[in-house]
Amino acid sequence: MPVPDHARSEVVFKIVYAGAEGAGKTTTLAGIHRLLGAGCEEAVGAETGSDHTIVFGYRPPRPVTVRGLQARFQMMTVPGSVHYAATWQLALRGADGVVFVADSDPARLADNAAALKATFLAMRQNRATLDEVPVVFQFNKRDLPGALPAGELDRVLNVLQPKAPVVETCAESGEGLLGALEVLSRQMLARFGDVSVAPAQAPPMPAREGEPVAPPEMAVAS
Ligand SMILES: Nc1nc2c(ncn2[C@@H]2O[C@H](COP(=O)(O)OP(=O)(O)OP(=O)(O)O)[C@@H](O)[C@H]2O)c(=O)[nH]1
Ligand SMILES: [Mg+2]
Repeated sequence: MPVPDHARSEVVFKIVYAGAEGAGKTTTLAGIHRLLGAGCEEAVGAETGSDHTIVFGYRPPRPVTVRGLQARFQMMTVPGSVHYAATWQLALRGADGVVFVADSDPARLADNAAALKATFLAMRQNRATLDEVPVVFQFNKRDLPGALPAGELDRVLNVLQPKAPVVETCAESGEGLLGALEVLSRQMLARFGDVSVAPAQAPPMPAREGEPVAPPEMAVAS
């Protein structure tokens, strides 16, 4: 369950990016941080050695109110190496949503499957059920020339009933990253009856024809 912080009038949703070593979790969070820009708090991370954990919070540009409290999202990832299994369990504790980042490299299929199994095990150990914690798959590295067909990744990894949503991404370019986050956010928020989103503000008129207007906003839900 998201944690209400009545002193700050906010409710914090925790989103964990899981997946095999090198699947693109850190690149994904760094990309989201870059794409969301000003809405993000400063990213805190350890970028040295094999420890590439990143954590940051953000409030959507169009404020989302849940049961009278403003939603804030806490994003984190952990290193995918099996040596960090205990860290995974800790990170997944209290998660309100999980994005599973899969590597589209055919040579990594078994590693993806093992990481998925480890993710579900850690969730079970935390007594989190898949009914309570939505999962979205990010099929990453779609730009690889020999990328596995998405259908094959789906067949092997998306064993959930009903199937979890899938978004194809290229974390390097940023493609699909906000889409995956939005799908997950909608699923998390759908569990609360009393959610409202501030109306979008009209973008400023371009000074001259053809000039760009404001950058696209991320609408978490509408
Ligand atoms: N071609 C391609 N490479 C990617 C993509 N996303 C990430 N990479 C590369 O894959 C490598 C691993 O990316 P990371 O983001 O560090 O992967 P990770 O899942 O955080 O890895 P661990 O923290 O070690 O588990 C890096 O060299 C990235 O540049 C992508 O979409 N396409
Ligand atoms: Mg990483």
